[in-house]
Amino acid sequence: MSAPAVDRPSAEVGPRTELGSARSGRDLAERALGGERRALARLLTEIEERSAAGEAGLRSLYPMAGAAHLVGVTGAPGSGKSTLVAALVGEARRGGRAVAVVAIDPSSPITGGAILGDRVRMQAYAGDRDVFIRSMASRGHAGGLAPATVAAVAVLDAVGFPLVFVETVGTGQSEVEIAAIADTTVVVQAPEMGDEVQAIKAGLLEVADLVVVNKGDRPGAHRAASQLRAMLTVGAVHDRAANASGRPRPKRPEVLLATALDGSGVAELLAALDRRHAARAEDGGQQAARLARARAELDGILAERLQARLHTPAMAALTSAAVAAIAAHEMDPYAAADRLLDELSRPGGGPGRGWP
Ligand SMILES: Nc1nc2c(ncn2[C@@H]2O[C@H](COP(=O)(O)OP(=O)(O)O)[C@@H](O)[C@H]2O)c(=O)[nH]1
Ligand SMILES: [Mg+2]
Repeated sequence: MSAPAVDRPSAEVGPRTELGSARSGRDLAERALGGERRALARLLTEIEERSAAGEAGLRSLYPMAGAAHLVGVTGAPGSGKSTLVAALVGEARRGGRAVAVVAIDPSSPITGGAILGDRVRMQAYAGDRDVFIRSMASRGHAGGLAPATVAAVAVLDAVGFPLVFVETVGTGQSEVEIAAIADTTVVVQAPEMGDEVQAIKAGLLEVADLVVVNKGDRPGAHRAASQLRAMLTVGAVHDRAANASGRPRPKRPEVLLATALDGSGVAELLAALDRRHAARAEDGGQQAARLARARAELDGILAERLQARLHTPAMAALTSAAVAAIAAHEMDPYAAADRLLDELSRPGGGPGRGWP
């Protein structure tokens, strides 16, 4: 009763609730590890919502993750990413491998009926315990999309999916972020989408490890693949020049042709992914990807924690006063940010004086 408030900072929220969520998060993690699909789905929702249960579940699973090959699949809408991922899932299953998919959907909230077409395509795996398909909204992640994705993949990794595909629509900054955290990034290109290579327009070639010209059954597919290869060879000349000057060599993507609809080229693509993954384990590229993932997770969590601390009742008034002072140009935003950080780092983490 007489415990000082500072010892129980979240007493108002209710320690029972916090503890209960942590317990339920660990319980979900345990059940997910035991192969319970509904528990896995529920845990991923908690993680996506960055709830206390999600945090507890992720923390208990984290030591078991770290082995999966995270493959980012991006490219213009309609290029055939979902069809190709479905074909890759089929190929992986034929080889007896467990595989998971996270489809990042720009439009819908978590529970919305997104990617209907994809769901239908994936229906074939409804009873298969070694396939797990999940859609995730691309907006509304407090710490950012990349950290939310890393967290979801860590859970899938821990519960036994050594191969995880993350499909993103290749149109925005978030896709480049996902590419940065993936072990391997596949950029999908379709031949009929005009002469210019869409991947170049979107700046996606820079993030590609593999470029797949999909819809190989359509006219122009072979030509598109040759054009891409020629272009990337020209790039290679620049690479050598860059290398001579001591700058790090930009990576040059391999170009493959596939027809996701009938599966041609898909086995070759999966083999190329495996080869690339093995090679990167040796050349240090894998460690670079892991560090990028760890950084994204840490940055996201730090941003979330900082925001949470700025919104405690004690700090919220000060934060609002800072916003008002900035808007009135009585204080510049840098000074205000520094001042808020000073307040947070005071012993007890609360404001001492009034504003400013
Ligand atoms: N002809 C042909 N059509 C394809 C192929 N792959 C996908 N498609 C079609 O292209 C359309 C878009 O495919 P989808 O996988 O949803 O593309 P996404 O938006 O990139 O995920 C669908 O109508 C697919 O059936 C292919 O290899 N050949
Ligand atoms: Mg799709």
